[in-house]
Amino acid sequence: MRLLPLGVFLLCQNNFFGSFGVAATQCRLKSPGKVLANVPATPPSNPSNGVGTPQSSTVPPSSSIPPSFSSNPGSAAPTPSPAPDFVYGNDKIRGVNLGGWLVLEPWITPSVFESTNNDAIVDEYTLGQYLDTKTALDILQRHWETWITEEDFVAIKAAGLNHVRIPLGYWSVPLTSADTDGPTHVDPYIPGGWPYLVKALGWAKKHSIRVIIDIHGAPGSQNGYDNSGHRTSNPQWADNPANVSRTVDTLRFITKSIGDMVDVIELLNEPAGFRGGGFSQTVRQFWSDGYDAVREAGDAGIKVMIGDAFLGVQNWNGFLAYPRAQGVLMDFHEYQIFSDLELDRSFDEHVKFACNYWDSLSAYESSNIWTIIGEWSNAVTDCAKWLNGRGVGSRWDGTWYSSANSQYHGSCTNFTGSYAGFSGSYKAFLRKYWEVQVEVGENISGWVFWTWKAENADEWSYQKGLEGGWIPHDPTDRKYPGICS
Ligand SMILES: *[C@@H]1O[C@H](CO)[C@@H](O)[C@H](O)[C@H]1NC(C)=O
Ligand SMILES: *[C@@H]1O[C@H](CO)[C@@H](O)[C@H](O)[C@H]1NC(C)=O
Ligand SMILES: CC(=O)N[C@H]1CO[C@H](CO)[C@@H](O)[C@@H]1O
Repeated sequence: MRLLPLGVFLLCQNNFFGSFGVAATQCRLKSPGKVLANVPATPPSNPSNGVGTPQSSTVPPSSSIPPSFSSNPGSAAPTPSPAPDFVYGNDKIRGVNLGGWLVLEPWITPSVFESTNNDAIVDEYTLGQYLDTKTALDILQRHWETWITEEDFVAIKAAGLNHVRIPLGYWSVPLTSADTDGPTHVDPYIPGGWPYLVKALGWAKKHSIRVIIDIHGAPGSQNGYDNSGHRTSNPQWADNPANVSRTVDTLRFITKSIGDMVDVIELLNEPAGFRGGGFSQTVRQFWSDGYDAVREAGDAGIKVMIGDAFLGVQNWNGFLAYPRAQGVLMDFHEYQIFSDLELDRSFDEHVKFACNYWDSLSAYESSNIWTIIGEWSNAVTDCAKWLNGRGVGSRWDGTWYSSANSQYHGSCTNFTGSYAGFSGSYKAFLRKYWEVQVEVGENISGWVFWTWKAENADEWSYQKGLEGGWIPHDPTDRKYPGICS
């Protein structure tokens, strides 16, 4: 998930200290709030990408190609059984992210971080850096074995969902020197997650859940967030062509080795397109090269997902559209909590804001590529412990970086943690907020909630939402039909 969303463009003037000394020069470039509509369009780098070629309606190629489950001798994966028909561009993606599993996030599993007794361990990178390998591997293996199990796939299926999105760090992908001209070491990361992923792909097939594999952490970090594996004010992914080409090699490897077990390969999560220094141009070239790598290495039925890189979907008009490409999806993320401007919204205004961004997403999709909201949540505060990073407080209650001119929005009590403390009116709102975002997602190609589980932040947990009653067991249930009309 993003810790510095579109609102970053506002915030940087209020200080972007701590570990996030980023984007300071971007403040004046983007206006928040209306980013979707206001970001000036960059001309497509490939003029042959025709804008106005609606892939989803008039062009059959992507949806007419059946999903492939061809056997792959290089794969250790169990024999798949075909999922029921799902037609991309026609059927709606209804999914959850398996966040905090193969890429650790302090706020999703604070206990994993607390167990290290070291405050300097703030992400998976520092976990590998500051613990000896055996200790780190023990902690990680226990986590990999327990955080997501087959029971989760059973429960996800029972909740009427049809997709999971699985964030994956490059360090978990066992590239060998036969797979890349570049380095294959992953220091200081601890490798070992791959077999757990492969096992989960078997559960997904068994329980007819489709899988979006998402490179969530790239070499050098594509955004500097802890959820990229490495929290840093100086993410270097785009600075070094070797980092980028290693990421392409990683995609090729994934496609070859497990492509027959996954439905969608998302090339990279949330590259920080708002950074200067050619970052956004690097992202654009990488989407193109990554797409080609997946197409060369795998079956044409595999879908490829790109993201808006925080630039607004309109920035990608005509990009990787048919006929240059086929079977491509756009991933848009939305959280309304990472700036004072957003936190100032009332419950009703949050709902309204969600209704309002549909137009631009829908307009983009209808003349470009299938579009989903691949991350969103029920949170309306940033109160979840360590959501902004281990040891970092919340903007909501003014405990974010002390140097920032924090604005107090309210107490965090009973907005996060266990839903035992949630008031009836808060839970009623959570239902409404869930529903409006589902409605908006279903007016395009679908939605993937962030996240399935969190140790101690029930407003972010689909599982707890089902249990606590604000998320229905049938995602087509509506308490608020026509909520945006
Ligand atoms: C928070 O929830 C707990 C548990 O239900 C309750 O006892 C407490 O009064 C609540 N606090 C506030 C400030 O509402
Ligand atoms: C979905 O689209 C329909 C028209 O196609 C529109 O009436 C409705 O308001 C839209 N819903 C949302 C949530 O945007
Ligand atoms: C993992 C990896 O190879 N990272 C490299 C990314 O780019 C930076 C900047 O050039 C290098 O220092 C890293 O080694």
